[in-house]
Amino acid sequence: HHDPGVVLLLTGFSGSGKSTIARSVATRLVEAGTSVTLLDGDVVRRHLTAGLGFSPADRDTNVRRIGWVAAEVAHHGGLAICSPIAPHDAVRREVEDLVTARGGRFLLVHVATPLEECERRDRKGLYAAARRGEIPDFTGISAPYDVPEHPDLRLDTTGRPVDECVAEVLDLLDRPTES
Ligand code: GGZ
Repeated sequence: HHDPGVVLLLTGFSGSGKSTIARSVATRLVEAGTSVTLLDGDVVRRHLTAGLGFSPADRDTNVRRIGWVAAEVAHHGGLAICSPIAPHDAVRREVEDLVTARGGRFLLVHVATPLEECERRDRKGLYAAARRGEIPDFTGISAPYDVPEHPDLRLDTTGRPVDECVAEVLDLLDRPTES
């Protein structure tokens, strides 16, 4: 159980492994009897933030809305796991402030799989399309990503089994709060 509520934000490039880790962590916790609110990319952009694109302003609105819902979940003692790219440091901090102001605990995980590895995976062919200039403002190629300076956990998934990465995140959630 998580008392107070917790917001776990996984940030990183497209294809870094955020969604995979977020979903597996959620599954493991649910199996153990914890209820989890998963705010994952595709579903969020289809519903909560439908209609938004990938301009800097739209990304910030996307991440702020996710953060708002997550803060509400944490305020009521729940655990919210979110996995947007969240490329802008200032907005990640805004979300952190909102969560803590609402009495929740905020944990930032930088899924720090290097761009070269994300591009090598290119599960959806998006990097190839971005390199061809077919997707403007693609994070890491033609749009910026602010590397978090002090995440609670930095996780490079390169060559590592998903379960190992999931275990690190579960450990983080079990750790008592530090400054
Ligand atoms: C980055 C893009 C873009 C651009 C579409 N830049 O691998 P995916 O496909 O499933 O994850 C990416 C997802 C990013 O959406 P987020 O809501 O996480 O981004 S943000 O936090 O910045 O709002 C990718 C796809 O959408 N995608 N165009 N231009 N990723």
